[in-house]
Order: sequence, then structure tokens, then C-alpha cells
Amino acid sequence: MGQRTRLILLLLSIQCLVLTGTANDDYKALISLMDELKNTPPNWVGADPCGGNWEGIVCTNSRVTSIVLTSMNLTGELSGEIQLLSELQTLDLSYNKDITGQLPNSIGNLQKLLNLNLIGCSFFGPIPDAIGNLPQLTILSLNNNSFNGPIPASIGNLSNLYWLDLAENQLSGPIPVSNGFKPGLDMLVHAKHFHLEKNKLSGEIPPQLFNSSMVLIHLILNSNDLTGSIPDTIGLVQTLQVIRFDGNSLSGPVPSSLNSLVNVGELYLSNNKLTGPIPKLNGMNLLKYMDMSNNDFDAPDIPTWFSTLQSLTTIVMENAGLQGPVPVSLFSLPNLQTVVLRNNQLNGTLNISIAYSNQLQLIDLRNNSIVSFINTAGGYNRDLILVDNPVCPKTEVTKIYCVVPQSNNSLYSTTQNNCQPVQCNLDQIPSPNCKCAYPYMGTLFFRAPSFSDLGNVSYYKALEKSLMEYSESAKLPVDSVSLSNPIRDSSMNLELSLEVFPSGQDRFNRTGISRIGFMLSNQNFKPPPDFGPFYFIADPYGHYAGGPKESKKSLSTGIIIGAAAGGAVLLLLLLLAGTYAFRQKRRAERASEQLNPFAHWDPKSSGGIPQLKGARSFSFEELKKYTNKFSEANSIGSGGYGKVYRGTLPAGQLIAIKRAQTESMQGGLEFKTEIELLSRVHHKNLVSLVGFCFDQGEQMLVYEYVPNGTLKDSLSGRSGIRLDWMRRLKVALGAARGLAYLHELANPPIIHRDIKSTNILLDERLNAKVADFGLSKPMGDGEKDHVTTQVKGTMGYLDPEYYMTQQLTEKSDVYSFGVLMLELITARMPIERGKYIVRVVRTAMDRTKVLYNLHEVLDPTIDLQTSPKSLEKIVDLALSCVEESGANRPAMGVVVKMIENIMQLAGLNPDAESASTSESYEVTKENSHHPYSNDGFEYSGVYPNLKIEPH
Ligand SMILES: *[C@@H]1O[C@H](CO)[C@@H](O)[C@H](O)[C@H]1NC(C)=O
Ligand SMILES: *[C@@H]1O[C@H](CO)[C@@H](O)[C@H](O)[C@H]1NC(C)=O
Ligand SMILES: *[C@@H]1O[C@H](CO)[C@@H](O)[C@H](O)[C@H]1NC(C)=O
Ligand SMILES: *[C@@H]1O[C@H](CO)[C@@H](O)[C@H](O)[C@H]1NC(C)=O
Ligand SMILES: CC(=O)N[C@H]1CO[C@H](CO)[C@@H](O)[C@@H]1O
Repeated sequence: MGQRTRLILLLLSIQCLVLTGTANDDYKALISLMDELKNTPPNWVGADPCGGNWEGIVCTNSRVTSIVLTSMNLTGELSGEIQLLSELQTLDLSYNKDITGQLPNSIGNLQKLLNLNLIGCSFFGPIPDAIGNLPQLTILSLNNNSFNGPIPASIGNLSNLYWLDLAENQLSGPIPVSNGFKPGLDMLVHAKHFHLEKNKLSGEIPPQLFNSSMVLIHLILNSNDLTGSIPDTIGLVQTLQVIRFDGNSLSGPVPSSLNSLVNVGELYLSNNKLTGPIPKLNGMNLLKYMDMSNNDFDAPDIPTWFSTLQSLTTIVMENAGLQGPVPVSLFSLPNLQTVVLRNNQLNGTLNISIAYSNQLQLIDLRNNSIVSFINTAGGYNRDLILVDNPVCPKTEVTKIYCVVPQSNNSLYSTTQNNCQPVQCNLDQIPSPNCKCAYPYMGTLFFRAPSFSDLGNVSYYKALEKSLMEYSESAKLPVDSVSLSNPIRDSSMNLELSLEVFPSGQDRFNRTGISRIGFMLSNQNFKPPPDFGPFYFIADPYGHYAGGPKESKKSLSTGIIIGAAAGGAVLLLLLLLAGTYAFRQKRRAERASEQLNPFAHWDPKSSGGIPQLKGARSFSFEELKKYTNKFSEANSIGSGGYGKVYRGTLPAGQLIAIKRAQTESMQGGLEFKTEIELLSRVHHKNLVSLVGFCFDQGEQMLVYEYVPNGTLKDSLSGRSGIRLDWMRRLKVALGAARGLAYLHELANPPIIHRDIKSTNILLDERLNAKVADFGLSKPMGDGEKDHVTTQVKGTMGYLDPEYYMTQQLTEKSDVYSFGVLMLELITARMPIERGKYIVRVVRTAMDRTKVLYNLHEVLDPTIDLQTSPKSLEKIVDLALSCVEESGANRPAMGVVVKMIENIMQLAGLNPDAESASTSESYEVTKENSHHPYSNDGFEYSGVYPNLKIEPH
């Protein structure tokens, strides 16, 4: 080969690489991102994300290096094709609460990623192990989503991590630590922040978690299910400044090594089961905020070392068994703002006449044994509460300290600067500079502020100032900021509403919002030190300015136009490029065939490769391993279709595997249709599909494991969980919401066809999850209001109209749901000893009497003293659901609204979370008074589980 030819070939191949190479991958990735997410910026048009002005995208050398789309109202799922963005350093999709689905595994291929912020979205499912493959990652913020499963141990491999925030998810299992075989969080020796609060983490805080190489400053573990004692190795992490262990079940004495942590400013040990003496903390010279309430300390006197900690602003020790007098010296700590010592046995005389901090604004000594009170005239005059002490006899109302003051929430709100007040129209708001505008709004959450005096304006002024200074230095288009409504919420976070006003215009464009969102999500902004660690949750912003009108141009047209202009040479190159691309594509297809269980399907009989969202494929061998060879011990149920097994994934996540027996196996096409359908349906009240197995002649569906069994088991008393009236309402609401989602939000809509108490599962917080879509029927496009189908369903729940006409509509589910509600009220089976529950209730009922005269048929274990009206309303609703004619039954969306109303009228919050079962459910093993158990039958045998199958 001559030099010349070689050179030409080389040039050609370089050209090919440019045309088919990685910049195109960026484009492809963004296109598939757009395919899966609604509401991407309207100016994402044209073929070059780096050439034009694609909002939210930053490029370096024609490669996409940053995607920041905070508060864009993005809706849908994150495409796994994101992996093609091989130069990506920043991915921030925070504050898009309608991004749902699982975080794709392929995220682990973004080798250059530095910042991954997905705060306040609705991701669920496990955090993929592959997250540990991101060697550069420094900031990982996945807080305020619905991730579940364990914290992946692989996070320990992120040796550059600085900020780890997994708070406010459903993560469970232990805190992973390394053990020679697997990594763990103890390896994160560059991390300064572990924010893991408000999950369901359990087990002990591992002693191995702490070592002297660490530089951790914020350790936030509150509101989990952690047990065991606080390891004394915590003393090794001398850098610690904030420790929050509150709201767990930690026990045993507090290790003395804690006292060596001289940098700690905020310490929360409250709401645990700690024992032993009150820990001595006289070494913590910088301690400002201390809460040790609600433990089992044996603590006779108020410790004297309090008085040596000159920085203390806040002492909270409610219900800590304190006895004896309140020392006078306590109140003279120079920075003291708040002393809360409620519910102890403090006695003697309270004396604050000698010296007290001029910052002191609340002394709460409610419910102690204090007999007298000394103050000097003109002395302390801020809040003092001595209610429920002998010094305040019950009849005493004249002494101000014998009355609980009105809520001491501060009413702070940023005032307007010296400007002419303006009247704004519609939904605009005047800025502190008196300009009408649409501000970017949200809530700042401070996890451990050093102060407790929420009325002290100087803190907020300092915060406003630092926000403005940051905006100016970062050249953000910000006119002014406004803060308001400071409160301490139930988890002791300080919440502050934030409004950021635009400069120049009356509204932000997307670039402006994403830059401000990023400054808050990525922790670029640092608040004044008194505020401690924070996070921000934005409200949706609905007032975007700018952006050209939508006009989609595809990549290929872009290139073809270019090619035509460039002439024949370019065409030739294109041809070559095409061949190259085709080969690459084949190679990729071949690679994916090996992973694709449907690879050997005959596409003619089975359709194309299934389009699955989030669900993964398991091999038979894998599932065999996870279920211990489908052992009997792991069998948790059975039915006409086959058996259900419990299994455990290697990462610890529990799964339920539905294994079809040979006779009930579907054709490949039906199976494919079913898993495609299931994988698209995501709602917290629906059991979600984890994956499937189509291997070695098996058909299995792998679901999330729902720990508290079926509603039937609870109603029958078999599961030992007692469902009080409130919980029943919650179950009804959850099931209704799940169904309403299937009917009204799923696309195409889905009719369940088999709603019954065995298909309603209860999770650890007794939230209802609708299961078993085996008979579900998606509505096709041509079938807007009904589908004609062979009758399937379960006797007792079956809609008579459907049975008669064979026309299935959503209203058939409504009928079954009505029966289910009657079951919740009566704890009777739909057909029991020949009697049909619908008729029994209709016959017994008398609307003129209390409880509609239904005492005889009600489940006697329901205690209705607080709200009998709610039962009557539920009966009305149930009967409207079982109306003869579908047209007269309410739609599921209406049913949801009505149950919500009924709950609110009964003083219940429809969205309140119950505590987890492990904490507080009354578990009754005794079930003698239960209608279900009266006959002493084995429930599963007698229950009419009959399915009417086509003849
Ligand atoms: C962690 O990193 C080590 C060394 O790079 C590697 O061998 C191991 O597979 C990684 N572990 C996980 C769980 O990612
Ligand atoms: C206060 O309580 C302590 C411990 O119960 C007791 O020893 C002491 O006598 C009480 N003092 C007064 C003044 O009642
Ligand atoms: C967005 O707004 C900023 C200033 O408010 C302006 O500089 C920028 O050009 C705008 N971007 C677009 C794409 O309109
Ligand atoms: C968000 O997008 C949905 C459509 O996807 C739209 O109905 C809704 O009004 C949008 N919300 C805001 C605040 O723009
Ligand atoms: C999934 C989740 O935790 N969402 C919460 C995020 O934060 C907002 C504001 O605090 C809550 O309302 C959401 O429930």
C-alpha cells in the first residue's frame, strides 16, 4: 500500500470517527432523555446540543459536560441511555417531583461524573450498586426521593466523595461498613457529610464506621430504626461538629469518648432508649445546642457541668427523669436562649432573680414539682411556663406563667427596602425592592442550627445578606431574596420559606432557574455557620420566560442537509460512516442479545423485544439461588396460577416471586405483554415489578416484597395485625388511590378485574398496595369505554352487570371495591354461609338510626367512639359502589376524594404516615372475638377463591 493511499484511508477513517463518534452519542442520549421526559426545555431543537443554546446544557470541546435542569417540571423517567454522555461531569435534575422510575444501572458508566443531584424527585427502587463505579464523584445527593432497599456498600468505593446525602428515602438495612471483601462507608475518608436521616436504616451503628482518618463534620442519622449502643469509636472522628442520633432506638450508656469531641456544636440524642448516667459533656467547649429528651437515663440532678459550657444556647431535656432543684447558675450562661426541662421531677424554688442571659427567651418547666418562683421586679419577662407544677394550682389563671403562651412561632418575614410600595396584579408578588415579579420559591431546611431563638431577626438578616452576596459573586440574575415563616418542624429542622426575585425581568428563564437551583442543590452556597447543614426543596416554577417555539428537527435531516451542501466527497464519507455505524449497531445488538432473554424469540409470534422500564430480567439459576432452590420454607402463597416464593437479592432486598405452573403459563406474547404492562405502572399503592424470568421454560414475575401480608390475613386476625378504624380508612384510601391510578393515569388505562382482600397487600406501615394484575386488562385505543371479554374474576366480588353483559368497564372494579369496603367494615367474607354481604348490609341498614343500625354486622373489634359518622359515610360510599348499574357508581377518582373527605371530617390526615409495624402496632395473637375465626375454619380453604374461567 502506497503512502498516499494509506494517508487517504487514515483521513477517511478520522472523518468517519468524527461523524459517528461520541458527540453523536451525546445527541442520541439527549434525544432519548427527551423521549422519556416531558417538559424538557423547548429550545432543545436542532442537531447540536453544544452548538445552539440548549438551556440547562453546558459543553466543553463540543461534548456535553453538564446537565442542570432543576425545577423544570420534568415528568417521566430517566433514560438508561444517559450512559452515552461519557464526558458528563454534572447531572442535576433536582426538584422535579414527577421524575419517577428507577435510577438506571447504566448511571455507573458515567466515569467522569463529579456531581449527581437528584433531590426531591420521585425515584424509587434500589440505589444501583453501579453507583460505586463513579471514581470522581464528589457530591451525591439523592435525598427526598422514595429509594428503597439497602445503602449499596459500593458507595464506599467513591474515594473522592465529599457530600453524601441519602436522607428522606425508604432505605433499609444496616449502614454498610467494609470487611475486607466489600467496601463500606468507613472508607469515605474524604467525606465531610453523612446525611442519612429519615430512612428505615436498622441494626447497630457499626463501630467500624468510625476511624481516625475520617474528616466527617456532619453525622446525621436521626429518624431511623437504629438499635444497639453508640459505639465508643465515635471518639476517633475528632472533626465532628454536628451529631444527630435522635429518633432511633439506641440503648445502653453513652460512651465517654463522646466527650472528647471538642468540636461538636450540636448534639441530639433525644428519643432513644439510652440508659446509664446522663453523659458528661464538659469537654465539649463549643457545644451550643443540646437535646437529650426522652431517654431512660438514671439522672437524679441536673448535671453541674452545664454551667461550664459557655457557648450553650439551648438545653432541651424533656422527660429525662431529672430531680432536685433547678440550679440558679444555669440561667446565667451568656448565650442561653432556651431551656426546656418539661416532664421531669424538678422541685424546690425556681430562682431567676440573680443573673440570667439577656438572650433568654423561653424557660419551659411544664409538669414538674416546682413549688415557688422568685424573680425581681423588671427582671426576666420573656416566656416562662410553669403549668402543671404545684406553684400553679389548677384554678390559677392570673399568673402569666401559669398559662401556656400562644405558639411562640416567629412571624419573621423580610421587609421591603426603602421603596415605593406597589400593588401587584394576579399572582405576582412584590419583591423587597418593590418590583412585581414571579419569584422562585421553596423551603430551606436547616438540619442543625446552633440557635433556638426563632424571633432573633439578626440570623435571618445574615442569611439574606449571604444569599445576595453569593448571587452577586456568581452573577446570578437575582434582584433580591425574601425569607419568611421560620418554624421548627417535627423533626427539629428549622424550616424557612425562600423567595428569590428575578432582576431585569418579572420572571426567570430556564437558565436562571437552573443556576439558582444548582447553587442550592449542589451546596455551592454556604449559609452563615449558625445555620449548619441545609437542603432546599423548590416549589415548581410555572412562569418561564423565553425559549423559541417548539419545532423539532431530527439529527438525520440536519446531517443530510449538511451533506448535500458539502457535495459528493462528504456523501462518500457519509456512506462510509453509515457502514461503520451499521456495524457498530450490529455489534451493540449482538452484545445485548446475550443479555436479552427474548433474543431467541420468534418475533412473528411474540412481537419485538419487550420494552421494559426499570424491570430487570433474571435467569432461572439466579432466582433458584435467591429462593434457596424454591424451598418450601420460602413458599408464601399459592393459587390457581402456581406458587409465590419469598427470595432475597444479593443486596438484601426482599422479593416475592410468582412462579407460573405449566398449565397456567401464557404464550410468550401474553407474557411479554404482561411484563411490559407491569413495568410501566408505578404508584406507591401498587405492588411494583422488580423483574421477570423467562428462562428454561419458566415464567416468573418478580415483585417487591410486601411484608405485612394480605388484607384478608389482617381482617381475619391471622396476621396478628389489628386494624383499627383509622387504619382501615387508610387501607381503603390506599387501595382506592392505586385503582384510580390504574383507571385514570396509567396509559393505556388498566382494569384490574380481580380486586379482593387477598389482592390488597400491606407494607410495613400498613399502606395498602394493590397486587396481582394477572387478569388485568389494558384498554385499547378503540375501546374507550368498555372491552368485551370472557368473564373472569372472583365470586362475591364480581360485578353482576359485567357477568351479565360480558362488557368490562372500570366500573366493574368499582363494584369489587365496594364489596371490599363492606369487608373492611364487617370483617366478613363477601359470601359467608350462603349470605351475600351486599344484601346483608342493605337489609340490616336503617339510615335513621345511629351507625345505621348496623351494630350486628359490624366487626366488633372496631372501636368507633370517636367518629361513628365516618362509618356511616363509608357505608354510603360502599353502597354507591355496588349499585346495580355501573353508570350509577362513582369513578375511582371520586371515591378517592370522598374517602379523603371522610377522613378529614373525622380529624384524620389522609396523608399521615403510620409508624412502622416494628414500633407500634398492637399485635394481637388472641382472636377469639373475631367473626372470621368463629367457625374455626382454615381460612384459605373455605374462602371462595373461585375464579370463573372461560368454559
Ligand atoms: C470497589 O473497588 C474495588 C477496587 O477498585 C473493586 O475490586 C470492587 O469490585 C469494588 N466493589 C464494588 C462493590 O463496587
Ligand atoms: C426534691 O426532690 C429530691 C429527690 O426526690 C428530694 O430529696 C428533696 O427533698 C426534694 N426537695 C424539696 C424541697 O422538696
Ligand atoms: C436568560 O436570562 C438571562 C438574564 O436574565 C439572559 O442573560 C439570558 O440570555 C437568557 N437566556 C435565554 C436563553 O433566553
Ligand atoms: C407541569 O407539566 C404538566 C404537564 O406535563 C402541566 O399540566 C402542569 O401545569 C405543569 N406545571 C407547572 C407548574 O408548570
Ligand atoms: C419523597 C419525599 O420524601 N417527598 C417529600 C419531599 O419534600 C417535600 C417538602 O418537604 C415533601 O412534601 C415531600 O413529601
